[in-house]
Amino acid sequence: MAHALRLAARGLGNVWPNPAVGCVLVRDGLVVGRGWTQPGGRPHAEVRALDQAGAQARGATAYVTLEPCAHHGKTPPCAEALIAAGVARVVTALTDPDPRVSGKGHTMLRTAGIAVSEGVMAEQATRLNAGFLKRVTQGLPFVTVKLATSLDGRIATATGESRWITGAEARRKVHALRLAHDAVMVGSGTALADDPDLTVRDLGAPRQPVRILVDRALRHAPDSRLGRSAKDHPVWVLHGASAPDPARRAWDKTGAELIAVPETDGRLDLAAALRSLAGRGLTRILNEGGSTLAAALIRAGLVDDLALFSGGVLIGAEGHPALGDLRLAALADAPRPILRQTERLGPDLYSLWSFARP
Ligand code: AOF
Ligand code: ZN
Repeated sequence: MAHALRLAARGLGNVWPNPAVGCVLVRDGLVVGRGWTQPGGRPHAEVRALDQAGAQARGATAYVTLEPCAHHGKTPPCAEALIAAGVARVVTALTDPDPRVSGKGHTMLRTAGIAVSEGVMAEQATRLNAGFLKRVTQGLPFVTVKLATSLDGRIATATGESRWITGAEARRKVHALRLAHDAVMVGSGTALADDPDLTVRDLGAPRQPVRILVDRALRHAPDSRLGRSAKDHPVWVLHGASAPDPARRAWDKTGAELIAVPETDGRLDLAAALRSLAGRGLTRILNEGGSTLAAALIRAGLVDDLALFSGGVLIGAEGHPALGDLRLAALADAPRPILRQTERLGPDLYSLWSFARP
């Protein structure tokens, strides 16, 4: 199952709206087939592993990170494919919450006389597919906030200089992080200040993440890097209903997808924004700035993980803080994410924090 989970992880960021699933077929102690969900979400992992195993699948044990599907899509269900191939035993990590499956896959296998064990490495599998699980069960995507800060929590100097607070290794990891997400998101302040392009370079991306601009009043120029590249790779712009019509028409012409989001008290309703993104199939979103949007998402309880890159540099109080106002009345109200992982990246430190309860 650990092997199947590692294979599954290859699909993260490129299989939405589907989950990233891994499958390993073992016969007589030998791996006879390995598969993972392919870019775009199909073919499913089991189909790939069965194709590889051919006749050797007969009598094998299948380790699958998610319950095999039971529904007829463009191809027959994976549960049927496992039965037809003569697999003797199926071990799964999780039940698939998709209402088309949710237990039916396991039942199909058992009815066909296959031994099924469930719940193996369930915790790891839940973590791996937290995005898909959240989309299906809550109608929201899994959100990671990325911050690259100085040791004293600043993201730029007083004059706005931010290149570079972290080194090349950290920046490479940021690109890998983007690739493992379905979409990267920035607010209008960051877009205006940095004119980012947000594509993933150098890592052989099978699919570019969707680039999301959160821009209530459509302040960012359609003639920006995002606007100019919208025909090549998807750009989705979340804006308020009050955004001026000329800006809307100009953005529309770039090829970007405009998504109107309700406003309350002159602010975008971020929960509604994320729901509409999940409704379009996104499961994992990486928020890359800026401080106002990140703080607003945290205040609204919409953030799952915090990926923190700490550069070995001090900027001081005159620099720009990493987070906007959290509006805390007392320290007791302060969010306290849980430390999950630390890693040294050349001269910098990477740490991953989780807002979810352990
Ligand atoms: C599997 N193996 O590798 C994946 C599964 O739109 P479809 O027909 O591709 O079905 C998508 C659903 O299939 C998805 O919501 C989830 O329930 C399941 N994904 N199942 O057996 C896989 N990716
Ligand atoms: Zn399937």
